Amino acid sequence: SHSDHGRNMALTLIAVGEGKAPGFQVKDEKKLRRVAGYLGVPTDKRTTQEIALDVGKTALAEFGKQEGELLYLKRAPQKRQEIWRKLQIAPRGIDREVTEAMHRTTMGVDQDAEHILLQAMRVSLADGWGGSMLSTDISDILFGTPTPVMGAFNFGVLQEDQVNIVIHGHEPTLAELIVVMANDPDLLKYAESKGAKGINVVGMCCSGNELLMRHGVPMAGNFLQSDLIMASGAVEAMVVDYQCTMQGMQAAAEHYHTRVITTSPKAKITGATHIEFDDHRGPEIAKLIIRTAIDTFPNRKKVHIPNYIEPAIVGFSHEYIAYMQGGSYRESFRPLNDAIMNGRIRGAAGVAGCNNPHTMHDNAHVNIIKELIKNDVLVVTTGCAIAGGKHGMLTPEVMEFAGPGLREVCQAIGIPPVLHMGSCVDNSRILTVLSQCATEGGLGEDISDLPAVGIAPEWMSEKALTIGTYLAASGVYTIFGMDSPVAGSKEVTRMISEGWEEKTGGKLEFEADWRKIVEKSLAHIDAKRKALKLEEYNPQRYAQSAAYRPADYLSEDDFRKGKYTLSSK
Ligand code: MSK
Repeated sequence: SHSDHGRNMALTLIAVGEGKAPGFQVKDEKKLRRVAGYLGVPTDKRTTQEIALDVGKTALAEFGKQEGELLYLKRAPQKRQEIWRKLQIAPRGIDREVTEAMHRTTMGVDQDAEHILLQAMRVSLADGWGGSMLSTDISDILFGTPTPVMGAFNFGVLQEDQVNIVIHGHEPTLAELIVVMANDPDLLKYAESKGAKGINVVGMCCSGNELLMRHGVPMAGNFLQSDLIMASGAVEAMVVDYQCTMQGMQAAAEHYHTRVITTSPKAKITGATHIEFDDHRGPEIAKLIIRTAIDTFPNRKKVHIPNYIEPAIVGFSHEYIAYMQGGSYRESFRPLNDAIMNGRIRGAAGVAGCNNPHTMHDNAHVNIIKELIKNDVLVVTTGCAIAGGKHGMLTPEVMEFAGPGLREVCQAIGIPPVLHMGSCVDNSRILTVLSQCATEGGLGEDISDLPAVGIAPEWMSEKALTIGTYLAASGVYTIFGMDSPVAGSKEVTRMISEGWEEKTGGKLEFEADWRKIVEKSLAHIDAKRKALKLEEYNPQRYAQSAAYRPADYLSEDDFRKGKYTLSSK
């Protein structure tokens, strides 16, 4: 799914290069040139448009490539690349690996669990280091590489007197245009003529993340809130492209006045309005969608917007993380590596993934993040793990809950201890950060040497499993919450854990109890620190230099009573 999303981004970039995508342009030329370098596209004495066209075409060719290796694999540490080659899991072409996996899982083909799991790793690597990384890069080229921006979370971002348009799904292309067109004077006048005081665009799920991190467009919520938000009676249009759209969304919308508008040629919902997006007519389609939402405004009945809203600082791309550690000319990961080496920061964790209705919404995400930062572990979040944002955890104030060493570093660099890195496709940014930490020096030579973990406490999507698998294949200890889809086989459970650890240095485990996830994460981080011969982590060591205030858990009781925002406390 993420790779197919990446393909769409490549096609849009090609259309921009050909001058056939009105409303779109190259916004980050520096990134375009950097990506051209990775892909071997010449840049000397060439126009932006020429480079964009070739970058788009080279990116697209990665999907259909039959032989060799994906070009982005060389962005991984040398040692990691050698491991992939030795295991014969270096992906050749994105589509080829997916097709081969579909073949191998056909009745009567690959019947050796260990062997088929190697292909699972190869597919996932094609997704992470291929389709997802290309998607992230091209989104940055077209819409700008994120830098920190002020945003806001939760249902309180809806406006009672305005036309509310919720953008839900994954692709940022149409979403970007809707944000721009919502300021069109004619459309604003039209909204007024229907009794509305304006047009309010808010995000949901990963399209929301894309808009939030680039423009500070408020984020109404994550996956499990997507149907609930319509019950406010204040959502005129729920605009969805693909992925993570609830199957009952249209049925739920029929209880209210909300129009569900599907926009992708790949995804329709029975009963929903379909207004298909086409790069070549972007602004026109965006306007039509906004008009449809405005026309729905007079149908409102009872409106109740829950009064929950949390501010957040978001938009920490890997480029910005490097920049903030040395500025434009000396960007590096040195200060971060040094802080890990001297024990101010114990290690790092990527908390990512979905919400799952089998567990209390956001509870594991929030408690895990709180406990990790209390223990001086720097946290990065993506996708629906922005749960923390709704609980005030993406603000500098959350420093109050961070351990003293972590707090000192964050205050010195000027970052919160929980960094928002984007949508679920942007987990590729985490791969880049890990590679940069591994090659910076002082923390070994490979991703598997780093005191770092990947966690998806409330996963539900196949995409999350792919992410977990590419992290493990890249050398990361990855822990998923919820149930294991391979629990029925002790042998497969062992293979993806100890078995993969022997092969790649990373492993994938399932642990339903968030407390145990924290315990395992800290134990792993400490074991890696020991293997690197770093000083043993001492929580008291920096307690003198930063006043320490321990974090308290969000109890289940607090959640149930609705006391779940820092501001309401
Ligand atoms: S939207 S894949 S529920 S993170 Fe990217 Fe969220 Fe998971 Fe979908």
